[in-house]
Amino acid sequence: MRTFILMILSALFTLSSFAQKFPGPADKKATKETVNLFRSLYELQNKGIMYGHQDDLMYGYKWWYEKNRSDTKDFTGDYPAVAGFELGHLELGDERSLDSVSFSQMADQIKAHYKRGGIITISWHLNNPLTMQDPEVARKRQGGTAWDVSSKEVVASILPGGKNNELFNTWLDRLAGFFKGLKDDKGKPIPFIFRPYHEHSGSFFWWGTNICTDEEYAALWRYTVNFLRGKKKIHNILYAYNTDMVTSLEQYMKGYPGDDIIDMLSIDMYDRGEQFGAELNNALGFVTAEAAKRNKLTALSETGGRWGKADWWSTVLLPVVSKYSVGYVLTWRHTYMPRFPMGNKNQPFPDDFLNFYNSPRSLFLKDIQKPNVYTRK
Ligand code: BMA
Repeated sequence: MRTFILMILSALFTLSSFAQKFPGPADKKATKETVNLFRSLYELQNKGIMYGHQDDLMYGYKWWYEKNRSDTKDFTGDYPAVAGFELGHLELGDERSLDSVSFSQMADQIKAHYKRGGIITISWHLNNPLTMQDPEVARKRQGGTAWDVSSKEVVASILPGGKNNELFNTWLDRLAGFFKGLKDDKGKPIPFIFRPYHEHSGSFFWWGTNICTDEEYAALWRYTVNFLRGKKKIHNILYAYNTDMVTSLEQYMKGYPGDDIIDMLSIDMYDRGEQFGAELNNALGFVTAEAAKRNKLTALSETGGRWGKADWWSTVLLPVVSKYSVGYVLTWRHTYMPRFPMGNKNQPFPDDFLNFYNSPRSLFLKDIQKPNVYTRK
């Protein structure tokens, strides 16, 4: 009998330590579908590299909101695996985003992509809560927007004790309201990746590295996640930490809010010249190694080609990302003009995008539909 009890105890112990070690969301109360999404992403990042496209389902090179349309699909025959959406101006209670996209149509497309078995990622270029209140400032170029870096007091002003804390709470309330509306046909919350306060290593947003301290930045993150997860009981979010181009792990981690907050280590890097391949190689090396150590997900969450480099997809991007466990690469929105002004100007992507699409390394929607990432069936 004693041996039997000991055996059971040791089996239970092994099981619980396995559960602890098995990679999963930072949110211990994450819904089953969110846990499944995390695990699917974790496995997929060793299988290939998913393609993501910002606002892919909202508008494109020559169209504006046509249900089920996508530049990626027009050009390749398949949807991107990851669809990006942007919430800037939701905080103001507006009906349309800073990019003129209707939030209710956005919610519809989030549901549609979820139904197809696709992955959703959301960014947020929220206004500057401090300077937007000053009409003089608001008249200036970038005045009062996410790009307004004219004051270093912004983050401190919205944290508890700051004069804009209450205003910021109303913004988070609106954000929570939108998130709570993201439900499937059965009323289950739709899991998604949320990447707010992005590119902290740069100083072009009010949460940038020279505009607030790293401590304030981490506190902003913790405050936001505690608000959504704790106060609002939203448990279908995977949170993505993000920087712009960095050259060392130390620089990358400055302001990191903690493993109990973050699910994904992501980086944004645009090709700005010959050295890009080497810089990307260096950065993805330490970001993916750190993510593996911490059991986190990874992404090159924004990237884009170089002017005039027509074979960028197959000769620059693919060879580097293929070396690492990177979950997805996402290119930014198409805004009624060729985003990649190389090759044929009458199409949404350069011809070389097809080489990326046809590579066995890249994953588009059809490549990730079975098993379903949310049910794993
Ligand atoms: C930026 C640009 C802006 C846009 C913003 C949010 O990088 O594309 O035009 O408003 O993203 O989508």
